[in-house]
Amino acid sequence: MKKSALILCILALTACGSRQAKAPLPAKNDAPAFCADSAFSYVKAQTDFGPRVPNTKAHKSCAKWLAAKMSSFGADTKVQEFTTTAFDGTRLECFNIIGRINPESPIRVIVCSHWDSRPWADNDDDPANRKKPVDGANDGASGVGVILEMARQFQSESPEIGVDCIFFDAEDWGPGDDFKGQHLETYWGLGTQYWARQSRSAGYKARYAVLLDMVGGRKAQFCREAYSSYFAKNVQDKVWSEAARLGYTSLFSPADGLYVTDDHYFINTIAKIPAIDIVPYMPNSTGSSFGPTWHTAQDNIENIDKATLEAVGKTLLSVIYKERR
Ligand code: AHN
Ligand code: ZN
Repeated sequence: MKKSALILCILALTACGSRQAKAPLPAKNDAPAFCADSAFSYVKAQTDFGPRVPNTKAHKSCAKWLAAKMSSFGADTKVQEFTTTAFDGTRLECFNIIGRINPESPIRVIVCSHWDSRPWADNDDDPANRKKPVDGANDGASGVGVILEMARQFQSESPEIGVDCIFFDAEDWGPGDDFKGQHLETYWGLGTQYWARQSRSAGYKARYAVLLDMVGGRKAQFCREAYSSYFAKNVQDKVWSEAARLGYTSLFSPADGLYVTDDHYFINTIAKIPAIDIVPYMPNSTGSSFGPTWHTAQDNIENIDKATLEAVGKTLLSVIYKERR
């Protein structure tokens, strides 16, 4: 710190000390800027590791990178390491990465995303691709990229509340359509289920959680996902109205979406924290209603749209900077 800045800080602290205990804090309505180029570079940095499939080297290296990145932005960063069992009996070595902003604040909001990539591109038109892992530029890396950029921006202007940035592992090791056994919701979101149980027993609390899943596709459209409407209608209203205020109505559609088994389901049901999902629902899209690249070899960096990352990042920063203690 420069000497002049240090003196200013000391003056400010002295002024605070003499203020009445209940004096209102200055409003922090202005969210800092969100740089879409920066968010995009964080998406690319992840795909450059290769598919981040649990039990691979790329996965382990990327986990280290994510934790180091979070930490470099001043977040109090912890890696929750655990082993879990997938639907097919595979033991998965996993890492949830948690970066806490303003760790001392009792009022907290969660922004989260899964960071692992799907082991099989089983929705690909070409059968030759269906056993290959996906790059997961949209499905995984996009939400993480947006959250990393938000974390970078939290340094320039601190939000009034605490923010927990969480990257969940092993969301996407669920069975494909060809799986003959029972299709259970609990086969998805393995990292979140682990985190939610730990958090619940530790008495962890947060005001709400916002999950970002596939927030970088071209011409993406996010509808009001049905579990979010059921468990956390007020949170969904808050986010959707902020998006509308910022002019993003074409992305944040007022239409109702489907029930999506995703990480937010377990945040709601196990951790008992109201959680919404920002996830595409494009019923007329070719390929899948999550968009054309979902679980295909086309889910790569070429198909990431900075404008989508920006709409989501700006909306969320704006929501967070309006939160009061
Ligand atoms: C279902 O397909 C039931 N859930 C999708 C959850 C998911 C997969 N999100 C990203 N990839
Ligand atoms: Zn997926």
